[in-house]
Amino acid sequence: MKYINDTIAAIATPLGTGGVAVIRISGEKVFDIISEIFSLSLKNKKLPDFEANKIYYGWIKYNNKPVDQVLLLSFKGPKSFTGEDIIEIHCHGGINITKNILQLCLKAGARSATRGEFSKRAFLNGKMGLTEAEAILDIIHSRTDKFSQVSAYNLSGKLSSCIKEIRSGVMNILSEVVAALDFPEEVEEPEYTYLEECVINIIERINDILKSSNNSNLMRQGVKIAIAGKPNVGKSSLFNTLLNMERAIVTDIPGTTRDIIQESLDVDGIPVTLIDTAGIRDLESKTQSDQIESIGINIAKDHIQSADIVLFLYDLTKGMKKEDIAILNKIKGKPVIKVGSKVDLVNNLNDSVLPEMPDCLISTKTGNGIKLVKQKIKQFALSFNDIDNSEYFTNIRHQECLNNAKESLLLAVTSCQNYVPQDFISIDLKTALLSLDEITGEVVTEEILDNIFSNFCIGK
Ligand SMILES: Nc1nc2c(ncn2[C@@H]2O[C@H](COP(=O)(O)OP(=O)(O)OP(=O)(O)O)[C@@H](O)[C@H]2O)c(=O)[nH]1
Ligand SMILES: [Mg+2]
Repeated sequence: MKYINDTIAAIATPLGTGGVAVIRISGEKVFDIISEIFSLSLKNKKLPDFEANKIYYGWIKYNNKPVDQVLLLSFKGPKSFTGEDIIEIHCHGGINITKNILQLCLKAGARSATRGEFSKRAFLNGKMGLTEAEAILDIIHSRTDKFSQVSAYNLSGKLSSCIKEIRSGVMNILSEVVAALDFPEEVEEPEYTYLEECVINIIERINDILKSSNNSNLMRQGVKIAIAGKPNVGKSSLFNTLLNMERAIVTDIPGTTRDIIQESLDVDGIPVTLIDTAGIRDLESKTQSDQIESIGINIAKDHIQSADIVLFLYDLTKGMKKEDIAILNKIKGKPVIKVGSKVDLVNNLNDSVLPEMPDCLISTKTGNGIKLVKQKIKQFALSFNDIDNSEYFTNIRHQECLNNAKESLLLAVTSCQNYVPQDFISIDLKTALLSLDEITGEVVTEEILDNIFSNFCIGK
């Protein structure tokens, strides 16, 4: 199936200075367009015969003047990424030169591709399923090794083949029901208990996939963790230690951090946005410096409130004071990891750990307890689930479709239990099939496609 018959072009690499940049053209007129702007030789207009899967070395020219020396990769549909004819121009990686070559392609008859249009064409031409297209997006945006790995499994078709198995399970039951409805003389109606058992088996398979939904969402979206506490308790020191770099300023002057500082961190496969905040205290005087700090404290409070997890720090050399308790009271109800800091300076812990033992005792000077902080983050983030046991990785769209399919199947189960006429059961089974087909893209609306592909970059 051809979706649209115009030819699209876009820069497929990030716009910047680099070794190589790639301009991709796809569609019916690819070879006409490239013939206008490319030649094997600088001196004459010599063209290659553009065979499939070949690389050509030559020149992009404009008005017979050289623009850049390039490599052309030639693919012929349907054996290409989009299923259409494709040329990739590999030029030198300069912003200006890349833009100029794209402009020449457009002048020669191509249209600027929209976001994800190459991938959308690949889907519409049957080159890949929707879950695979979504996996590409996940690979591109993955912030951790673990997530890249599971997205690559989805790209290889792990999720879609599991959905297809479930689908054929539903199809088999439906065929038995429909056969008896259509040919009541020849085919016996399946037993209700047998139908119920088959449908329950399928629901269990769906539950297996849905089991890892929370973890999937977590891996995709990550968690926001704010480090909170009084001034000088060692928040920025912990921030730097967790990131393994000197990112935030550390001094022994209380009130060093003013603005929030934010960085990404991979905690055992969980993408974390870690935020260092200004130390919280009541400021009495009204100097200009205090006014700035006070703005910082308000920003800190906002970020602490919106964080998924708070790393609350207090200084063990001082013990937990009423100011610390006041901060803790403000974050009651949030997931809080309580951390006692500067344990290297404490000889006798007795009073320091009152009124209750913190979750971790740390020293950023010796590195003590840092591993435990990471373990606690993982534990809190996974809500005590084990991410490594998640077999399938799904996004919200998949989860919605699976839940819809499950709902229809549950209706079928109830109908079986109540001996409802089997043509009603067949309707529930058909509805479940439609929901499953939506996941892989067998049944899909233009709106869903736009939603998915608009998240891609231009050129992908
Ligand atoms: N001995 C020791 N000193 C520490 C430790 N962590 C932090 N410090 C010292 O404590 C002081 C304050 O550290 P910071 O990390 O700037 O504290 P902060 O909580 O970010 O302070 P504000 O930004 O002012 O809120 C610095 O002198 C650090 O070197 C630790 O584990 N052991
Ligand atoms: Mg600080």
